[in-house]
Amino acid sequence: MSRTDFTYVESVSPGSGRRAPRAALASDAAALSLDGEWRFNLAAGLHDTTEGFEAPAFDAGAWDTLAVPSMWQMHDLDGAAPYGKPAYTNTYYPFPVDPPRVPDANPTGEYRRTFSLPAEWPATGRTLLRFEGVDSAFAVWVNGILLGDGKGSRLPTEFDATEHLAPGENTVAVRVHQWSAASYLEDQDMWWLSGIFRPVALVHRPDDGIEDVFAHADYDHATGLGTLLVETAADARVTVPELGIDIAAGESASVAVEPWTAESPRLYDAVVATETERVSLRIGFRTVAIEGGVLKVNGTPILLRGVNRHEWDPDTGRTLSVETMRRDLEIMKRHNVNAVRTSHYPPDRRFLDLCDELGVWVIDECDLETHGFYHHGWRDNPSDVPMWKDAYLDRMARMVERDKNHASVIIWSLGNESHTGENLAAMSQWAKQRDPGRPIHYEGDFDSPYVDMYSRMYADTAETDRIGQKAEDRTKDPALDAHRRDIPFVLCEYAHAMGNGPGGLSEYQRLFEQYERIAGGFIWEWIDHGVRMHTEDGREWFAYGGDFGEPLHDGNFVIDGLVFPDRTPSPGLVEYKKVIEPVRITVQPGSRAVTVANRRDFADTGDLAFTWTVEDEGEQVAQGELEVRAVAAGESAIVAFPASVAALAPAKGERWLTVRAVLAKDEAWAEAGHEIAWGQGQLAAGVPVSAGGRTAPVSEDRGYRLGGAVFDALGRLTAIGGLEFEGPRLDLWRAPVDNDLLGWTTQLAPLWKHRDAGLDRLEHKVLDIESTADGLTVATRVGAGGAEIAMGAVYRWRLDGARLWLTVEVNPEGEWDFPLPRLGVRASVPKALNEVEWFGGGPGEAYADTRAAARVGRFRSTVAGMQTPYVFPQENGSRVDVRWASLSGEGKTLKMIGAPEFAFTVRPWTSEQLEAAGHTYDLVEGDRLYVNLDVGLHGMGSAACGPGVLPQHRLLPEATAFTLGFEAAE
Ligand code: IPT
Repeated sequence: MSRTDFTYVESVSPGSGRRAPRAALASDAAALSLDGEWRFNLAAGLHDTTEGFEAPAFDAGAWDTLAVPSMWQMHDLDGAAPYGKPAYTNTYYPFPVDPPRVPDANPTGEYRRTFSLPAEWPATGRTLLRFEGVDSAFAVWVNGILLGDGKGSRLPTEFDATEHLAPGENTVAVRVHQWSAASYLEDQDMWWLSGIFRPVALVHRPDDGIEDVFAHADYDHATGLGTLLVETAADARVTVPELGIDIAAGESASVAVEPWTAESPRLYDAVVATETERVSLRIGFRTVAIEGGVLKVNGTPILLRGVNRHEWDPDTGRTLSVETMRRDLEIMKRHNVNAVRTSHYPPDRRFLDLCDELGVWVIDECDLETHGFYHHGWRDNPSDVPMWKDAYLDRMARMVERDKNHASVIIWSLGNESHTGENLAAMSQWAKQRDPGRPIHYEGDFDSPYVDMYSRMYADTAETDRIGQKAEDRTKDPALDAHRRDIPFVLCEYAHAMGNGPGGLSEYQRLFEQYERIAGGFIWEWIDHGVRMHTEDGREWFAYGGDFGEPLHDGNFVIDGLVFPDRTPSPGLVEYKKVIEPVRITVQPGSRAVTVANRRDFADTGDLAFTWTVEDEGEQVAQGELEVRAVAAGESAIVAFPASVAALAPAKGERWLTVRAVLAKDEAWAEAGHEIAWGQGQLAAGVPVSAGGRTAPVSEDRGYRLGGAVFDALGRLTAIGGLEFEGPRLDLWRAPVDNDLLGWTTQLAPLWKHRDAGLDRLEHKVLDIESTADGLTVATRVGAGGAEIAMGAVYRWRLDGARLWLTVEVNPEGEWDFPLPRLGVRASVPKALNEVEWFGGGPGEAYADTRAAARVGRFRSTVAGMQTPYVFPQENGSRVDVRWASLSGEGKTLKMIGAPEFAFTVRPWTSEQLEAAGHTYDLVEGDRLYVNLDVGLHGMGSAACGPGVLPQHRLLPEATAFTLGFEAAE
């Protein structure tokens, strides 16, 4: 045997020996899955590969076995990690930039398995070997014969194996390289992982069968007619029994249909058949068009409430089960998400079947990103180097051909962050000619010569507003400028969901709803790509960049999703759900009416039931159903308060009416009763608390006593009513969130921690203690070592019966030229006070610009339940608008009362410990709980990638006074 030819590895060619790309089809032709355990050997590089491993006679008995599909670095990471470990970079290539060459250290997986063709496998026709996804380049042999090689990790590849298959046992061998020339085209912001990571199968192609199908299913909203035309090379019949359609391929039929939309994903079962093959299709009739600079489906402008979805599973990487794909869509639909950009590669094809079925709009994005060239002035960027053109076109064709029959796919995207160039223009041109029915998206094309939509990332609200008005900056070329001003706008990425946040979603949504030109946006991103790991004592944690010892990495920038790695919704997703709710319910106490505005694009509200509750001081006093007629899309209905609300006895305290829209019946993605939207109105105000009382403190040997409150010699509270209660002292600090640490312009955390500020190490100097007939007054100056600026903080303590009142007066001294993380007091209490109850905003965490989802109510939790387990620990857990909160345990209760409100946080560690932690396992409970009672919280913004906190959500240092009450009870 001659020495192996490895030239394909560093060749820009997309492959050899492959079949032409075609649609992913559900056919009755024979198929044999080759998923399962394969023999596997990992070579360190080409030099280390096993000569002759593809030969049927080769004995791989001593090799390991590895599951196909899987990614080889995702095995036994808590243990021996036998096949290397994941590595994360965002934009940098992890190897020297020298296209198309890749390093000698090129982990290469050698896979082998045998299979027997079933006895009934047809003797005629062709048999193909189909790979749904192999990362990053591979060569394939059947019974020792080379079939060809392929690249394009997230795209299918088929080889014709017919001539080389034998009755009985056959051997298939695949050599997979971690790095190849194609790696230069696959620089997506994600873990570098390798292997045969999507399914592999043998598929039979009968003679006179259906090689490919392009089903055009348009909908004419003016006539209500759907028109079906199926292109296929074969002499086939097309039937749609439900519609009475029975036509020849190439003929068209127009009949009355229910159109497909993401809100009403109506599919019709169709069959395309020849004598030898039947292909089943699920047809959705819909027409995508850009008219007057507006993106429309079925004649109606649509609003994309989207997310960017990478494929991720914390245990298996980018190998996903169908259950996981369905789970993603269920969680999205339950949170009012209606659109997915498949960032930044076509997903497993089964995901798109589910998108058709469950109803989401899809921007299908090609497997292309060359971001690493950015760092070198885009020199040699493949997008504009002719030798790469075939590879670009090949990728586009393989995506479009595979996915062209999906109703859900309404837009093709050329890829991500690959700058500009002729090869991108060529992809666009090809796709437009092949499929005129879908607009082309690409963000990197700023002047937009070859796209149909103007797309941007992370534009701030001010710029988005200008774009909405078509008043964005001019492009150089007047013709291009005119073109761009006349196309719809989309924010293909905005609101970076890294850690706590993203803040400011409501402000964006208002603009999306205001301007027809804006087709909406896609949050970056859906899921945290954390890798599930365990400590030695069995505690779960999630790894991010650097945790596997990568020399070059981008840390936790890969942890920026709306769901945690295990798919638990984060507070960011709960906020997004509220901000994008498709039905807006406004309770108007003045006019005693409820307005229900249907913000959907197509569907009426007939699928929803409306319920109401009235709560006094958070306790339910009445409830019922609200009769609301079906409100058409874009319309509103005004409904008078139910008579039983009017009939209620006058409120004794604060009274709220909450109206909810819930699913009236089960849907494929949620059960009846699932909440879609809600609105609240206050029917009666609370009884104002009066912070008063005049009691003279008693001076003691080492401090003071005020009723049950004990103060030390420095005027610090140490106990109240027999309960150890330390503090409350001025606190300005929060464990920086990702949006404080990173920043395109100003990074706040370094300012806060600067020698001249030191908010994380404040010292409290007592200036004066005054004991009068009214109470105890402690004047302090709060500042940090090295710093000149300080806060004057005066604590005024009063006793009113059993209740202790504290008024804190805060005065900035010196030049404070940055916003504060928080403003309030911090105290600590014994750990036993583990039960939490409050009346105020909830149930989840909220900050200045992430508080749309907080509703007024009475909530119960535990200290553990109050923590948000961000993969990278940071400030979390605050509840806003709290009227009162209590901590109880072991027969004791501490009640904290706002005058009128405060933000409430309790945690079993300090902010300093939270800041010091790199992973959740670093957080260890002590024997105290730490309570923050804040009068102000700075927003979250999106500065980790994008704009910071909007002016109205910044916490600026200024003279402030706030009052809190404390009561301890047995
Ligand atoms: C943008 C990328 O498109 C996306 O893949 C991701 O990396 C995101 O940033 C940050 O998480 S590109 C950036 C330069 C705006």
